[in-house]
Amino acid sequence: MKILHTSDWHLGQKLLQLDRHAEFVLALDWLFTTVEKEAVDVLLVAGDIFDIGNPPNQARQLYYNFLRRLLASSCRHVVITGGNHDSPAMLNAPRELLQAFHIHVLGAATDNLADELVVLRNVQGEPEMVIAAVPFLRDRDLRISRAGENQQERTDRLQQGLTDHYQQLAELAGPWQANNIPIVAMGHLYAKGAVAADKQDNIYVGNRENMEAGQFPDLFSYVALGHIHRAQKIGEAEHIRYAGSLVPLSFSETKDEKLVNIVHFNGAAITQIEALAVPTFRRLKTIQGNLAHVEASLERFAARDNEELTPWVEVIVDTESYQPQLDQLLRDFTADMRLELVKIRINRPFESLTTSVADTPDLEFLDVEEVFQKKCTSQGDLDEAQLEELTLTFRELQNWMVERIA
Ligand SMILES: [Mn+2]
Repeated sequence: MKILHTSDWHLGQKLLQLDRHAEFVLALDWLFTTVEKEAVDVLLVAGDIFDIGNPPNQARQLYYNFLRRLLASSCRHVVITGGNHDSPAMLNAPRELLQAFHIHVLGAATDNLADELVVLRNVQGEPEMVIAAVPFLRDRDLRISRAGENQQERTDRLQQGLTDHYQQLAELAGPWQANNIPIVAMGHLYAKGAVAADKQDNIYVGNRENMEAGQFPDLFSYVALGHIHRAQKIGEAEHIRYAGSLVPLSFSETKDEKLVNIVHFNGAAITQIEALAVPTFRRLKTIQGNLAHVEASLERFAARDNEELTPWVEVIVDTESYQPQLDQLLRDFTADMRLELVKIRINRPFESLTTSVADTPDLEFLDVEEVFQKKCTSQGDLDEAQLEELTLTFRELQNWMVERIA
């Protein structure tokens, strides 16, 4: 048996208001071809299928078309879990229909833990793999809130709630062990020790609801994680991994190699894990330095690039003096180059010494969540955990509104 583990597609994402549909089309094409070429039996998608609760129709169409194509491939089972960006209701809406095609969707935790245990069967109806399909777990899934709790007590209880969740699933899955079939867990969470890009733009990564590698029960042959966009192993073991996002979702992710994990099983045992690199369909590039350096780098970059789609470039010009029309100058400079300047920023390190003008963020470059976070932090001192909680609540509220308006 072979599984392919991927996560964090964020279909429908926009970067600086630019539409990324063309990239997602190419990435899912590549994924489909890979599933076929590698004769993958089971596809696992560990959360953040869509970027927002109410994704554009084009993104939904892409998702359903991809699933439809899979029906005619070697892939016999698909398990999709909801991430923190997904609207559980939106993801779950076609659940019963998709189930008929062996596509299992778990948008959010339910009152019945056994719902998360998906038994995959071969054509003879015999079980061949069991998936503990754990979606992103929200506060209310993990704990009953208690009055008068301090931050540390809350954090401890959330972490305990997570560990218990996996422990209880392992107990439910226990009897399947006798069949010598793989028991695989999924999760959309922050695992202790995981490293994100410098700033996982637009995706708020918390550090409270986390688990250590050793806290995943040994019963699981493999743990397929999502949430962190940089592919990596967690802890000493080989079998607990993030697949990372399918395409770089921000300029801060461009140094990470994007990949999917293919896991080979012989009975319940893993015989091989292959990390397959996803091609770069559109390069995102940040160029920073003084004007001369930036211009030289732009020329070099434009000459060497060979990706399918025109690269998107962010330029940060370090300068000590005011340079009028720098924007236009750079646009003229790159007019004939095979790249698109999508953001030009001027970095004047000494500015704060000479002027008292406050650093006003440009709304054009912020998404709704960033504006909300800036508003929160401007109102008083918040620690990271508080800001994260407010952000999650804000996102839930947005999803709640979207589901009622749509
Ligand atoms: Mn994500």
